[in-house]
Amino acid sequence: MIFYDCSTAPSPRRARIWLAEKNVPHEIVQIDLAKGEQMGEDFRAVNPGCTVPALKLDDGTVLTENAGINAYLESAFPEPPLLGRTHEEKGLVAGWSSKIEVGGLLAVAEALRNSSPHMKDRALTGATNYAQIPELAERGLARLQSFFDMLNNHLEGRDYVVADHFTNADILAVVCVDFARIVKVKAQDHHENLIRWRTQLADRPSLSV
Ligand SMILES: N[C@@H](CCC(=O)N[C@@H](CS)C(=O)NCC(=O)O)C(=O)O
Repeated sequence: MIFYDCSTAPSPRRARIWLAEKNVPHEIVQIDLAKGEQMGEDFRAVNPGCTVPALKLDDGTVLTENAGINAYLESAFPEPPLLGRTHEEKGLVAGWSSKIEVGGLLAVAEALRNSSPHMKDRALTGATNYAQIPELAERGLARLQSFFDMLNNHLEGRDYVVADHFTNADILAVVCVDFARIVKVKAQDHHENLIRWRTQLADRPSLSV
């Protein structure tokens, strides 16, 4: 299969971690978002939505969203399970993944895409241009602070976001916390649980790919 990646962007990092966790062989094609390669004809032929990640399967099927890539990989390569082992875990992982995506990752995107001069008129991803709204950048930063506080409270007494093993909820939270540095948001000294959880995960090989 062919993985369309961008080594500096957070969304493809999610899929990259999944491929590493499940040890799935694949070719990599880098799409340089800084140069606008996602908008070019070649990549539009792969994903008309102009976003990475995209995963082209051996039968030609193209998966263009992390949610779809995750569902496919969990079904085709069940070990290790990343979407939960039991019925209850599956419900919790889905809920926490959604909460982290909306409350954390989208808050970083809101803050970055509505303020960076490099993203003028690119406030949202995709084929259509949208103007920046500076108030949304401020709101994104405020939402991100609340998200860090919420995650820190949740991680009290826990080694993982859900259950006693690494899941997609940890992947999303790691990608969010690491990428938040781009808008100068970092864990503060009082985020002890968050710092402990991230430190414990530091040696996990999939988080370095
Ligand atoms: N829903 C997609 C979102 C993917 C996404 O937003 N990717 C960003 C990189 S983090 C992108 O392709 N940006 C292209 C652009 O900025 O034009 C997913 O999670 O798979």
